[in-house]
Amino acid sequence: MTRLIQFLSTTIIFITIYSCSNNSAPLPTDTTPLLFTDTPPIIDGLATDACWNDIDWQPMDQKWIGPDYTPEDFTGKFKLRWSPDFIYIIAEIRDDQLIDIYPDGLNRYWDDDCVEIFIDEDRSKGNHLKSYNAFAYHIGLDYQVADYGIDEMPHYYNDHVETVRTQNGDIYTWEMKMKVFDDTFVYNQQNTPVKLEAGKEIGFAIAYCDNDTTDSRENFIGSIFIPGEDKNQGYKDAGVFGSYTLVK
Ligand SMILES: [Ca+2]
Ligand SMILES: [Ca+2]
Ligand SMILES: [Ca+2]
Ligand SMILES: [Ca+2]
Repeated sequence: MTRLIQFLSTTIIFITIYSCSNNSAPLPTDTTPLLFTDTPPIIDGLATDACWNDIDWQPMDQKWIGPDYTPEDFTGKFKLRWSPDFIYIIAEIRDDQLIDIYPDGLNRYWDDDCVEIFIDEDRSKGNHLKSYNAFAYHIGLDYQVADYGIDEMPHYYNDHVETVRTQNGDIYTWEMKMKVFDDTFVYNQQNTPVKLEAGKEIGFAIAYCDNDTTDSRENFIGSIFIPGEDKNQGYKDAGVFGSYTLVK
């Protein structure tokens, strides 16, 4: 009897401690936790910040366009953190040849080497080609940020994403901080970014347009598996983005 009472009291204490330390419900398995930081990184293209050192890399290994490629041609991985004002992104890209053949940053910018960031502020999914339901920011080698607007014309959104890239041989580290705008965004007007909070679900994906020697993109490699034959869907369909939930 004494043993039974001891067992029951130990169990009750364990359950009490466990439930106190897990006061937020576990995340569903179909969303990826995106961790808060109260020590935001310095955007200098160096992954030396504390907030980058205690989380794991996520792969950019899903071929969306082009033939098979070698690790020397392209290898990519990334990390994410958030604060109330920004999502921070660091991407490590191995690329054998950087190319910028279209000097006009609004002309065929996807055929120059660029990082592409997809963000759907409220994870509403759906078409975003002619709306600001979501954004597909193309960040060029010159750090200009381009995407189509509701007028179906390319525009710059340079104040949405700040980028610094460093080079170590054929490894390029792109460090970025991104403001997050919702679907009330109006081009060429004053817009207020969304204040980010724990528990918020966003749609997010990251990709790299790799061109080396031709006049059009040779590969397009992203972070998300996209089903079907035509995997070039992210520029128009926010439904293919990954689900991330902001956690503290
Ligand atoms: Ca840094
Ligand atoms: Ca390459
Ligand atoms: Ca949306
Ligand atoms: Ca390249």
